[in-house]
Amino acid sequence: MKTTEVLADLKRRFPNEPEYHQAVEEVLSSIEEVYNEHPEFERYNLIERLCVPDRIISFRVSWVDDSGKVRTNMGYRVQHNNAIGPYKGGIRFHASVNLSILKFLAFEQTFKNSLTTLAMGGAKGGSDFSPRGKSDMEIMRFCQAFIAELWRNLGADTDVPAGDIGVGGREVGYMFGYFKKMTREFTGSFTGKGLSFGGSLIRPEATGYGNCYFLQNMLATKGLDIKGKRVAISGSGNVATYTAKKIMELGGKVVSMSDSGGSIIAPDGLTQEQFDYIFELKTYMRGRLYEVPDRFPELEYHEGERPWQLVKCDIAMPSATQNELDGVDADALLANGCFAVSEGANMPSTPSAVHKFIDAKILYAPGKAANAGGVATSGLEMAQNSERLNWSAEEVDHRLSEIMKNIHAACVKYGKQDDGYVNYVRGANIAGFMKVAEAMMAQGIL
Ligand code: NDP
Ligand code: 2IT
Repeated sequence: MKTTEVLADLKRRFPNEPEYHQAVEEVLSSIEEVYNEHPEFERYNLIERLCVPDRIISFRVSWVDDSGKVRTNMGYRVQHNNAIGPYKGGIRFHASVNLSILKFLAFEQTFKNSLTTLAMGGAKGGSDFSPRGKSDMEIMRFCQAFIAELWRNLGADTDVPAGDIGVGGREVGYMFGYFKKMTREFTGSFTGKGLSFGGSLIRPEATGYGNCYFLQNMLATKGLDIKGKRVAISGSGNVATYTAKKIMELGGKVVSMSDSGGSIIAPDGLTQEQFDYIFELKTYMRGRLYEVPDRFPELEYHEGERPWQLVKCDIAMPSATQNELDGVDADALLANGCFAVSEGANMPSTPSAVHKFIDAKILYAPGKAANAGGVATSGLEMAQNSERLNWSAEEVDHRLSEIMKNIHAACVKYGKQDDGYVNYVRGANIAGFMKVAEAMMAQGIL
């Protein structure tokens, strides 16, 4: 297998899908050497079967807005690979959603889920519907119309969706409700559900907390910890807010947060009062960060800017979206002394930024390792649903931190270089790939 040849072929067959090509290139260039040590992989053409999704379901979603106007959006589910467990992965509602983005996310999810050590295959779905500014009833009608099309392809042992950008507890509740109505069965068919109907404690917190646990493991390899460190975070959604909460609990200083409108900068770290307000504003009031200085004039708001070049930090935790940290941002971070990057979002750093981090030999954890705590806790929610029991917050949190420790250890095992530097990208990709590859080999040509 030659990465350049496989990639050229994928680009020819699936043009205009840059995010998908980007994600595939990153994984293939990491695994090429190991793959080529196994001639049986090539005989089974594992590589093409791993890069091209098992199936893609796409459909039109029609719904009626509050003014009575009939609206249409596109809906998709990319079922990438179910070699090691039922298809599993989030649903994204955002105006930018297209097949390239969902194919990259489903591809990444396959290796991420493998890393969790739990039995979950990889999938992703979503719509170009934007929940921003929509009423609760509009969101509900949209979710119902979306599931009216998709429900036949889902199920607790078939394909289990969850949240992602624009999809949180409210949307999962509406989708699960409609799925239950169509199937007339109450099963663990979605994760991220409300606590009163089968949701798991700590699932909302899990991605952000898990990223902090992964970071703790990385820092420990250098004899460091989070206490007193200046941490730049992007985003202010589910992942970013719980990352900030845990960083502050662990004694770190959160020096930035952002949304798609701009960044809030706190050079000395957010106070608890400031963070609590931002959490309320973004989580419950569905507000915008530009409103923050009205309440706290001492906080700077930078319209239209990302945090990376605005503030000095020791650690960066990009937690908004893909390709939100580019080579110029990476240069600024490195020049300012940043020595660790742990990704909450999926593929937030561009290839140029990733190369700069690795060339500088700083601690750099790719999303598929660092943010795997979210889907891992979804796996724990599925386990609880299957045994019809609810575990305590302490138990789930403990299992989450153990899983993150194990993912870190797997990255070190496969990613440690002769000079002692741990290339977490290589480690995560090889560890994630090997398990899926073995399962695919054992199951024949499918
Ligand atoms: P949310 O919708 O809760 O929050 C997304 C945040 O990112 C918001 O602050 C949003 O700003 C910002 N954002 C979204 N799109 C853009 C954009 N194009 N440019 C700039 N900012 C943007 O989503 P999550 O927190 O759940 O997801 C964040 C990231 O983490 C995604 O990459 C997701 O795939 C990943 N992830 C999520 C997991 C989960 O369990 N939820 C698990 C693992 C990874 P605004 O409010 O202005 O839209
Ligand atoms: O990107 C991700 O891992 C998620 N959005 C969470 C998926 C899940 O099934 O919990």
